[in-house]
Amino acid sequence: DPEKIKQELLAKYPPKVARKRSKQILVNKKDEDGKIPSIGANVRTVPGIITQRGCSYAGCKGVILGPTRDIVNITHGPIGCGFYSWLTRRNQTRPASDQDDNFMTYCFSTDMQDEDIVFGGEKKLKSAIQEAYDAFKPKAISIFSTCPVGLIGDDVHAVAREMKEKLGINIFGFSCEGYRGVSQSAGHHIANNGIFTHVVGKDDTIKDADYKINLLGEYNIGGDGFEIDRILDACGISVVSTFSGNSTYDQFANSHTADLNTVMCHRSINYVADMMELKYGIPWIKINFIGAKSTAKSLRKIAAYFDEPALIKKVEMVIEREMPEVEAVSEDVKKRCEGKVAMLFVGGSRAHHYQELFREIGMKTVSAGYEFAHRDDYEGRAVIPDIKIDADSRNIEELDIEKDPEKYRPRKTPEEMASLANKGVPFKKYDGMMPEMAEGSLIIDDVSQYETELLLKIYKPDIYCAGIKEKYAIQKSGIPMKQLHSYDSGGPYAGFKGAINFYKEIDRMVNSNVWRFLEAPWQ
Ligand code: ICS
Repeated sequence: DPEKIKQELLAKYPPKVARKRSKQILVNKKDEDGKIPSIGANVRTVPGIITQRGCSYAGCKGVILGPTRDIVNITHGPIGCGFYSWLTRRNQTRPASDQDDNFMTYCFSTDMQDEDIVFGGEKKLKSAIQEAYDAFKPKAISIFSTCPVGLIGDDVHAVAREMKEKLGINIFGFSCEGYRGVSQSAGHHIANNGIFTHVVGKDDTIKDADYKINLLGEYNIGGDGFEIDRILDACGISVVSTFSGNSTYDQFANSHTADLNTVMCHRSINYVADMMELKYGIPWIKINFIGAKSTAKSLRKIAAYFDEPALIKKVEMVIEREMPEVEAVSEDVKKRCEGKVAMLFVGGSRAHHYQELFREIGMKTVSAGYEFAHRDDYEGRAVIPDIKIDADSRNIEELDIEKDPEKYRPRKTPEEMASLANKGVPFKKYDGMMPEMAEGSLIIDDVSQYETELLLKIYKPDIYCAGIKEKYAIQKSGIPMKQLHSYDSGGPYAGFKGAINFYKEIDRMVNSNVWRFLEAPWQ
């Protein structure tokens, strides 16, 4: 009984903590009117609880700007912040040639010391920018603030302006101190606002290509973006920019020339899609390239939007060519995986998207949750107007966006948009995790280490998906653990080839004999 399990999870907490956690732990059950319950999300973690979450700096520097190869990203702070956010996410990139800039293999930091904390770090930052410029002559430099920078009051924006003036390249700073928000989600917002303000719309070159889209919220972890690019390319769809997997500065600057925005991870970027629609007239749809069926469905949505028989035909051809191999592997793997049980506690979108891949090999997700998602990622976009703005979310700047007087260009007439919507092109819409999960499954926001251990004991899942902080504790209890952030050393898992990789990996993990030889703490 999932209600009883919930009570068990709460039993040892002090009453105040239990009350708070009880809003973030829900049994997925529609009420009589068919409405799903509302969940507590995007709120502070109780101090002392071991959370899976990261910080705002991680979300800004690591997640959003980390995958961009030709901006010099300088971490202004102690060396640990820069080091820990350096490629640990396995975001990949592929420069067009050896001559192209690729700074991702470097870790840039001002390496603040005690005396910088006492006397201020602006001088050191200026000289770091100068040094990076002299060594690399990049198109752009960005600066990321860590906690101590905010505490001592270094003005990274003033430094950026001064050095931009002096060096004549684009330089901008982010006030993404770790404590800026309740999780990395705040850092996504700070990063995206900065890119939107300082880079998007700066290059008006119109590319001579058909079916131009942006891919928003795809970060090329384990090469996912390469597989998606392969598929889109085969369909004749051209990607102007990806935010931000395998991306470059110029792609961002030119992204306002695309004719459709497709949103993969809505948690990290949905507001950019909205801002681009308001300012430049680019409509957006939600797509998902995790899962073979979702991939096919997403391609069809894109084709339906452009509404041209040649494209629709080509997309069908690609799906027909790719699916037989996917189906052969999933049928085979299903024989060994059907009925097995998965649990997913990951980030702000993968705990949802990856359920699809498990479904394709007959596995059930009994419990899942995000680390830092907001209510719309759980309940669907329609709840956004009902989300209470608290002091922490008010802290994150909302940009005031207007139509660009020169660059605004509606891609479709209102009539065309209405007719497309009628034909099932779902503009500005996503459903979230809960409507797609089975009744009675347990949804947990910001799960704690303590709760994780109890969940393992109670459900004994066949596989548990989370991150590196949880990995070894889970494996010690005799349960296979798959990292869905970095993919351990695997991937890609997106698209058709990625689905095949994932089926095989899960088959290997859940059917491995090694776990039988481990004694779990409760045995
Ligand atoms: Fe989006 Mo880890 Fe993405 Fe998601 Fe986001 Fe992070 Fe990663 Fe995870 C992410 S942007 S880094 S899909 S690529 S911050 S795996 S919400 S937590 S589920």
